[in-house]
Amino acid sequence: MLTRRTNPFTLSLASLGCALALTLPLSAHGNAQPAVVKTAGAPDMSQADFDASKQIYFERCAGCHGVLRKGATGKPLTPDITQARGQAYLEALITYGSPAGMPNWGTSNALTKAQISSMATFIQHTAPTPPEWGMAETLKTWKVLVKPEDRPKKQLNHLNLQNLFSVTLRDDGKIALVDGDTKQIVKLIDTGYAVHISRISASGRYLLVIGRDAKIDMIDLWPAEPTKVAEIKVGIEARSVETSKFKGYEDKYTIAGSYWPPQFTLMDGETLEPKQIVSTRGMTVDKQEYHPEPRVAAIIASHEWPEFIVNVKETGKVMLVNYQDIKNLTITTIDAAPFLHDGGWDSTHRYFLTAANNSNKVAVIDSKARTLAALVDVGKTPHPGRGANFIHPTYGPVWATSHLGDGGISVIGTDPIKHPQYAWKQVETLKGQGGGSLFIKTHPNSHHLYVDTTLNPDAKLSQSVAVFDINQLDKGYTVLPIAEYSGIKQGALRVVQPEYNKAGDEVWFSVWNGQTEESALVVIDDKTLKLKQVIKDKRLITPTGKFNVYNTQHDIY
Ligand code: DHE
Repeated sequence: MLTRRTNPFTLSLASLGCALALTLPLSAHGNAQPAVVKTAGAPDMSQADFDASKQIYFERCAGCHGVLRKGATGKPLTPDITQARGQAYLEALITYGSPAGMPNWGTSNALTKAQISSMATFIQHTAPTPPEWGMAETLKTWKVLVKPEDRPKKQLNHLNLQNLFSVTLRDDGKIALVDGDTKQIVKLIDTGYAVHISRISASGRYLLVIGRDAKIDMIDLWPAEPTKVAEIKVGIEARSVETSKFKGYEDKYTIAGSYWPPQFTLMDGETLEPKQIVSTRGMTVDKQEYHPEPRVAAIIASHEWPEFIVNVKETGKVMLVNYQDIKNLTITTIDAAPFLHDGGWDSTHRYFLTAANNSNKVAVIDSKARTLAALVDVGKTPHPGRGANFIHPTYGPVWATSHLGDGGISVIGTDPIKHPQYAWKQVETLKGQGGGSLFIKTHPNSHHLYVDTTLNPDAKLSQSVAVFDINQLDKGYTVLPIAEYSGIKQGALRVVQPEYNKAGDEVWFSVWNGQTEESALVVIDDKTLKLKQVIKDKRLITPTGKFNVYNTQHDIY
């Protein structure tokens, strides 16, 4: 139980994003003393260190371990567990990371020794519960910067929009729009904190980005230069945004999923006006126990029905949210498995394959029949991004995912019509470089399959990628030393997320360094597997995800 020294005067912590009350002790002379936070069994810590650690926890840890620290991609960190581990063990784990995907926050210089020590203490205290975020809070943050009637009726710039890349500049609170033809930065746009993903509206006109702080920025690509036209904050922490793609509903609705509070928000597709907020709190799929923090992970727009497919992480359920009648929402809930994370379509765009990473399974959702087609056993902690679709020489159409927890790449048959014997079965496991993989990618015009190993603690692996030839999968992989190609000598230089250009003949990688260090984008010629170009610019600070407009708009991967 979190306790604080009692005293005569109390400050509200609402301004600090925390529901707790802060109490400042008065000394015998009436002077305020630094407040101390106490939890039975945990080392005391000053209020200042507690608040600083709370911020670091939000920025670095909450995504994997949960705001309430009940665990998801990362292990649970409730005081009963952390206190039993003790200060020294926790400090070592935070410093060095683990092969199962815990980043090495100390040896990568992301956190100082003092910060690590405070974090190890902080997680032995009871987790503070952040406030709720309903319609009133959401509406206060909603701004239409350019009204729909004041926007251009056709594209006014000469950009090749289809080959534009939206690049997340994670720690700089911006995205960079990079011209895929000239490799020049077209524009930097201020966004929420640490943008997570970019998604493109069905028409290809609007780019939507969502920050970890749950701020959505809607960018119109048609004006003389791409311009922000609306913004809103849908909670305190979030990762996913998507727009309606069913015929007749193109660009009509936007949805965003929040980590905290656990809920999703449906908005008008032209203005982001919030229409409905739906809580995802409820019972888990396996033990049917109440979960207070079932966060919304990946969301994808159905092409078969006017529906959004919403992954609810901790309950392990997939919600099909029908937006035909937004005032009387119909939601079909499909039992899958915990903890649902990311995923993508099969090549026909009918089946959604999504990682249930705590169960080492991939759930296959049939978006047409609105049922679970299968739960496929795969390797340890699958993490596909949106996965990779290709024609396997033996098994026909397949979808593949790499894993955070082991070096395998699971290949799943996806053709129930012509290859029913392989459909929804793991038909092969390729051997990759190692665990800590985040993303895998190919393209219909390519016969290569790229697999990163961003979070592997071995720098040789985190700084390179494996490339398989789809026609000769038994020959193993070629290693491309992407970080070395960048020419940058200092820093963690994590190589992350392959992304193709529109033609499918180039693959872009981020060389992701610390905020004060040099980073780069490295472009590989997909035919020759040779370095094509290194994009360096002092404005490219901490680049991570890259989203080619055409491929993202048309779900090509
Ligand atoms: Fe991601 C996708 C959540 C850490 C880069 N990430 C996703 C999605 C979710 C998610 C739910 C799917 C969105 C969708 O499709 O609608 N990510 C989380 C986390 O909870 C986690 C593990 C911890 C956190 O604190 O956020 C996490 N992610 C990271 C990173 O550290 C990465 C590597 C760098 C960064 O920018 O933060 C990162 N995540 C990405 C990227 C995608 C993504 C690039 C989109 C991949 C794609 O191809 O669609």
